[in-house]
Amino acid sequence: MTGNQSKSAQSSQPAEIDVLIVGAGFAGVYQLQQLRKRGFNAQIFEAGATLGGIWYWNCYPGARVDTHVPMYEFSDKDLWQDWNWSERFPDWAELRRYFAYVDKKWDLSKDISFNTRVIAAEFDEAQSQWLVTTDDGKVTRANSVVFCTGFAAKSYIPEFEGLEDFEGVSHHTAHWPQEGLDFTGKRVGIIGTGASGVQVAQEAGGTAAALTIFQRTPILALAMQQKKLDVATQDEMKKEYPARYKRRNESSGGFDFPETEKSALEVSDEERNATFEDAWSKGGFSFWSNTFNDILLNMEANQTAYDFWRSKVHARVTDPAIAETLAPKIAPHPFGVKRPSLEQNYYELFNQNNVAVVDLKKTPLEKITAAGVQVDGKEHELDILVMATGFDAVTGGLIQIDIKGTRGETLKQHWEKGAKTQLGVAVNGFPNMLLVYGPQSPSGFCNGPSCAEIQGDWIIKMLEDMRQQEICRYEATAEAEATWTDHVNMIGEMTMFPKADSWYMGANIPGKPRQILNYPGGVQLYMEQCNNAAKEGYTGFVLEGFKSK
Ligand code: N01
Repeated sequence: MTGNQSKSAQSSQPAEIDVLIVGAGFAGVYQLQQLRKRGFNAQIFEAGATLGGIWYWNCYPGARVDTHVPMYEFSDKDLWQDWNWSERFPDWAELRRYFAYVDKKWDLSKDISFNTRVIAAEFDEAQSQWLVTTDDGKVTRANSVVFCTGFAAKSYIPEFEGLEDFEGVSHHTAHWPQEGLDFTGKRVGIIGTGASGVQVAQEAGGTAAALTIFQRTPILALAMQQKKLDVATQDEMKKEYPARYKRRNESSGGFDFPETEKSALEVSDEERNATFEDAWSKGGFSFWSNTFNDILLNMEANQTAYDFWRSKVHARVTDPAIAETLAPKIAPHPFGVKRPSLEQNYYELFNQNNVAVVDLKKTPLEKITAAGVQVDGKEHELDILVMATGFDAVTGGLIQIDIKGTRGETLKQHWEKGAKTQLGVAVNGFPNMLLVYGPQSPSGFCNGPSCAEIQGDWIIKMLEDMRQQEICRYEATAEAEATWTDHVNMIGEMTMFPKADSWYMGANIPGKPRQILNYPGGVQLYMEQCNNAAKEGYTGFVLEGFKSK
């Protein structure tokens, strides 16, 4: 008896679902709403207890989105006309309220199984269906599976010596206790200075008795320029929403920034400085993506952005030695090729008596002890140790699921030497399986809700076309996968992203293949290629008509 047959026998009363969606973040929720509208029997399996995806798991103090209102929400007028935010960069609690509101408006929960983690999926060749196993032991049959697991579904904790000996409280930021954790009067340590570490630090710095930040690579954090938003302001802003959402669809990263046309090297020092100041005062990602067109392409142009950024940090940190640790003269990597974070008072923290930074580049972390963290023979005693150590991004959340395709090969095995896909949405040997926000699609280079809609619409159209053409089995070819992978890598080589050891390159996880994980050519070029493939009858896919079932 084959594996497939035994699984089929186990699921004696298999649920019949057209499209099983995994994950109820922006991408999954959009798929569900749009597919149901088109008459598909679609359902979501979600590991968390509510909607929200990462906003369910990442509820650590200070967690907030770094995309400005109104970019980080759905473009559906029925939703935004009655919804108002309290801040320009909303926090996790407000984002959860937004998801609850979307749930009510779109009536989603009735088609979502919460607290249901997908642990395995196996393709049943005889039926051209997926058998999807969840952590409650159930097996569900679906014609197609769309993975909407996001880029950060698998957290990463380094294998520090002695980690299990720590007697205080320790959590990874993405597994924060839902009931919260009070830092007041506690000795708090944070390992990691990515976006998560910066956000926790800003909260802990205000209430902890002592806060020690263990920094390996300085974060190049940008001014958030947070603002309160009132209803009257948003009513005025809403007149522009349709145009802004249109612009978001036409941009390279899913934001509404105007195009930048000038090189940083073709303008005078005064003009360059004025442009940088202007972007800085606008806040958010303006300084990252909306100053000059060659910041991420030309090292000399890039250096001008780094120098400006460094001068901003040094102006805020009173101790020059600490300022140098946070913003060294020699850039740790080119500006912007590792994802920047947004900060509100991060740099002022280091002027406080209760905050210290430990430079792990100078003196590496030796071990975790029962009482704290040991560096250079010194034990830093802690009550709470925060692991802000990031994620096995983009691929990790997918390959942690035991997904078995047509050759008995798992997705993990298929991607052992690096992820490979057709258009970032499909994988050879894994028919009837689609990925939103997956590897080799714009994913981490694109604003989440934008990608959920833009790439999501393409996937929905493909599913509709398959239904309309009575296709029961669609599979990316190995040739198409190889061609797409070469194309993604080729564009990646033209950028400076490979110059940093970032999660963009898979380089934050020991042993993970180094490759550019997100499509680096911009959403427009990406969609052009997806649309061309669809127009030509889904080039790069083998399509088969209905079998008798
Ligand atoms: O993770 P990260 P994150 N010893 O990978 C350090 C999104 N996000 O959770 O840089 C010591 O950025 C590591 O050091 P280094 C956003 O896309 C968004 O902060 O590898 N340190 C680094 O400092 C973001 O990019 C928001 O040298 C070690 C840190 O841990 C992505 O999620 C908020 C170490 C990991 O930083 C990930 O952010 C939060 C070791 N062995 C997150 N290993 C928003 O604002 C790792 N580190 C929306």
